[in-house]
Amino acid sequence: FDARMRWWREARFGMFVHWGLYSGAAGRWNGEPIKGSAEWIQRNAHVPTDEYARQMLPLFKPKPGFAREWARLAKDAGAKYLVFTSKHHEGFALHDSAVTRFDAKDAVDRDLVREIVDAARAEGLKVGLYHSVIDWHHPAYPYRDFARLEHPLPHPLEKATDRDDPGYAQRANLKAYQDFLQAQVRELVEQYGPIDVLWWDYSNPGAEGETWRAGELMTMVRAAQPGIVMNNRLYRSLGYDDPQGSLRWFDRAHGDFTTPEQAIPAQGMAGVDWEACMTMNGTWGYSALDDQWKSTRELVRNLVDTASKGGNFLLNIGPEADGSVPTASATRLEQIGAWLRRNGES
Ligand code: JFZ
Repeated sequence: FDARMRWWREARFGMFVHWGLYSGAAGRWNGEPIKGSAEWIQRNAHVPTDEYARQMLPLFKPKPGFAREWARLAKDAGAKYLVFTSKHHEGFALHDSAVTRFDAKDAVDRDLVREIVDAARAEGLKVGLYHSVIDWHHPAYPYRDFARLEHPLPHPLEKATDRDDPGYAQRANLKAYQDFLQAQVRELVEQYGPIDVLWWDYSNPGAEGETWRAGELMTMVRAAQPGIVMNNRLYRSLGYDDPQGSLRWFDRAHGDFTTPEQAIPAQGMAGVDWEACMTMNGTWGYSALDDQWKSTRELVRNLVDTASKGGNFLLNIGPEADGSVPTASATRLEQIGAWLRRNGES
């Protein structure tokens, strides 16, 4: 355990990337601004799954060389690793997946996981995959009625789409979905060389751990990638509004590190490995509408605060649908890198 955590414990700073079909929506649906984090737009705007794919696929046009830009940006910022969304809750896979046609290979005839992993390695960065166990697209996914999964309490937006979909109950099939999830993750850990981090997302009461056959997933991943480190979100997600809350669900059997979100625990987290993930504005996925940028000064403070308390800082960018990084994000990363160099930390 200590051996595989070694690089991670020394790294201190990573770059997170949320990028998928939602990036093309940029925070609007049919012209209307949609409240909430932009990568959740399918849910937040109540868009039926097929309609979402129909509107979003044509907007997703990765430009050549985008991955090299990300990797250079991370490297110059002083980040030691890059974690990106191989698949977010929308279900669109960035790799060439044999178990779905809702993937980059079928959409744009490219293997974007290959491109990103290769680019990160070329810059000497460690590389990690964020993989969502929630999948709003897969026909067998049994929790499309999301009140039962992502939000254990009745959610204010819980109304339409899948509840009104008469075929839903017939298609929902937990076993079929688990098999799909296992097969898709297996592709990712067996076909792309060394993967350094698996960043699972996410579980809640009623659908955690063995709902996803988590033990089997982790064993399979570990067999393919003996040195990989994994977070504990297959079991509980946590630490969102209460960073210390994640500790209640944390032990080594359930993951190597825990992930307070959008917050730095005031006292750190004694005795456990933790990584605070944070956005530069208010959204993970790209939104053209969100200009609530934190200053470079605040971001540097957050990095230093986290590192001084023994954690890692995973700072997010949300590129546009062509892969280009918003200027506001790129500038902040460059300034963080300059600060680290000035202070002899990079
Ligand atoms: C999750 C995702 O839903 C989100 O889109 C983003 O990827 C973030 C890094 O991770 O966010 C969560 C996960 C769990 C809770 C809230 C947000 N939770 O348990 O309340």
